[in-house]
Amino acid sequence: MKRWIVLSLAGVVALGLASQLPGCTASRGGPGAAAAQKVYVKPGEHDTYYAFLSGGHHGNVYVYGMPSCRHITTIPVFTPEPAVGYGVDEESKVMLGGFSWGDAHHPGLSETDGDYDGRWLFINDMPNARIARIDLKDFKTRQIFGPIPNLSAAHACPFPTPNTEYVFAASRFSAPVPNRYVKVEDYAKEFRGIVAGIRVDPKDGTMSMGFEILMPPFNWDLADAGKGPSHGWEFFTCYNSEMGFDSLEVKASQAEMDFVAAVDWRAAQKAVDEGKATMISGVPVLDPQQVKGIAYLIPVPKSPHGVDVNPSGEYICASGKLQADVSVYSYAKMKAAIDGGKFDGDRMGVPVLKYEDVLEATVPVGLGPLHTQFDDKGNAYTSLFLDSQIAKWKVGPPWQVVDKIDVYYSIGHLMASEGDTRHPTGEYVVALDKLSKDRYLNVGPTHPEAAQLIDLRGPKMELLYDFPTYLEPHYAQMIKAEKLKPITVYPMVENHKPGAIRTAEEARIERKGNRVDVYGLVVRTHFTPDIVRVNEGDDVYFHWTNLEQDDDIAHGFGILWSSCNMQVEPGETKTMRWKAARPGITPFYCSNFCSALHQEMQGYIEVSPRGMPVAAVQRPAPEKTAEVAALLKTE
Ligand code: RUQ
Ligand code: CUA
Repeated sequence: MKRWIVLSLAGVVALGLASQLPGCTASRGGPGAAAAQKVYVKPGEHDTYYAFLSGGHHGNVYVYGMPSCRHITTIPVFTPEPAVGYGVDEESKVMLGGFSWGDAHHPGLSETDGDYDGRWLFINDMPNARIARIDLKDFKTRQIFGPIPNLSAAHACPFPTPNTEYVFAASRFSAPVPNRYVKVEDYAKEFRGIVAGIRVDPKDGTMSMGFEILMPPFNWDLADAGKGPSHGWEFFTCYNSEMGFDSLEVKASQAEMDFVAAVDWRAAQKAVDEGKATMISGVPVLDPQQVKGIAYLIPVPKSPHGVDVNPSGEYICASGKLQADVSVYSYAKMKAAIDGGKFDGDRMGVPVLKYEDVLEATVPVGLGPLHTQFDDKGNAYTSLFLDSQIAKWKVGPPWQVVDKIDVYYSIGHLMASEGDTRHPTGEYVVALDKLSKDRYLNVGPTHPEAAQLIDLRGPKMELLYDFPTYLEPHYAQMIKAEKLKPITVYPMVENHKPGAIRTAEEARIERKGNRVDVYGLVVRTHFTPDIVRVNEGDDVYFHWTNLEQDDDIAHGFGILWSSCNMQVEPGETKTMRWKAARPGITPFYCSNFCSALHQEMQGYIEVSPRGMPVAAVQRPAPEKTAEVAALLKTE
């Protein structure tokens, strides 16, 4: 193995020299016409990949087309989006659970047999320990699960298993479990880490609590699922195995080794089924001091960040970020050591494997290795934060670096096309750079984030394109566009919303005490009803159904002098609450441009002084409903 290291080092030096040669630094000036052609998608034509970039502390997901790098849309997830009424209408407001931000790090596409299946996209909200599921049929957030009990921040999350049996979360911070008052100084005794397995319903993607495992109070960092031979395992990195609780930047870098935890999630689920868990905060929790065979620790040098399983599932790659190489572990060796009971003690009941027993190779990639992705030709690509480079290396003897490319600047994650699957396509990798510095027009002290598209198809990596993103993608995933078949309208026959109506005759305003329900229709270019009479102090619930079944015809509903606005898409029914605070006239209008007469699409709320009689049921005049019925017929 030493020989490989020497050989690889020679490779790195040779490449380093090559990049000093004149002509090889041309990429700094930007790619030329040939590269431009490779990203050019003719007007009217579509990209071949969808890329989903996490929005970081913006709390959302950005959707880009690749290879054009065009921003197509932003999916609101953990943060309200007033333009469409996300977090404003009653349903999404409940889903947001009172939070108005999230820190979304790692998108995880659902998988079948270890390949992206295009059904759902999961993403974590790190600080509030939540996971969202976006349905890729309509690109809408449909569930937010959490805050997950006992868990202080979900960073190693969600990283789905090969058949999306589970998505995982592990606590970035440790805390007492259950959380209670203790002295921070009692950290090592009282604090614990948590690994949480969240079950995913195979039919509709609904997440529910599976189990939790008590872990030593380290800072659990990132994860990846085993696949192929390692299917059934989930791997987690950690730092701060020193168990420091202050000045972590110093204290968490003392030990030579931190760990990758290997969790046998099938064994954990079985132990829960056999009643070996204790309920803590309503969750079945397994304690490795009592329940054996569910988790193991593999030593990794120097505060690792990323952990990535290669497409064949044979190797687990972890990068000590203060180290200059990637440690590659063999799943077969790990299994043999576990089966042979070869342990080097334990940490709080979790057996520690011996580094030499599990290590397959170390690959000297360069400084600050963070994350690794893969192609279809047996190569791996590791991002180097400190060197601002990507290193390409061969998975397998002689474990050598074969190419490097500069990125601008300070790369965190990188994402390869279908890069987390059993069948990466090997076409592109996107560098997700932490700093953009001088790459774009100056917009003041907050610079955009920098992403860069790199072509993997040639013998050498080639930088094709720079594109700025808004705050702040950490990780991303890229899926073949042909795998997604999003709908363009919601079929009215599938609309079972309680507030939905289907004909103009059903439009009405009903009053029960102080609550007023408006059952209405939005159809080009009219609100039915467009005059709403209520009393001062009423709680008004507007249920608007967009009866249209035409592509791209959404209507808006915005109320003056309020935070109430939402969008209602074709075939959809949405409900929004508005308080009639004081007597007077309040106009409302369609806020989403829908037709030539969009500007005419408006109405009035007439609020009478408290106590003035208002009819219990109001219906639009018959000639109005006839007008709308005629409109619908011409639909
Ligand atoms: S993390 S680079 Cu969640 Cu790697 Cu940010
Ligand atoms: Cu409806 Cu604009």
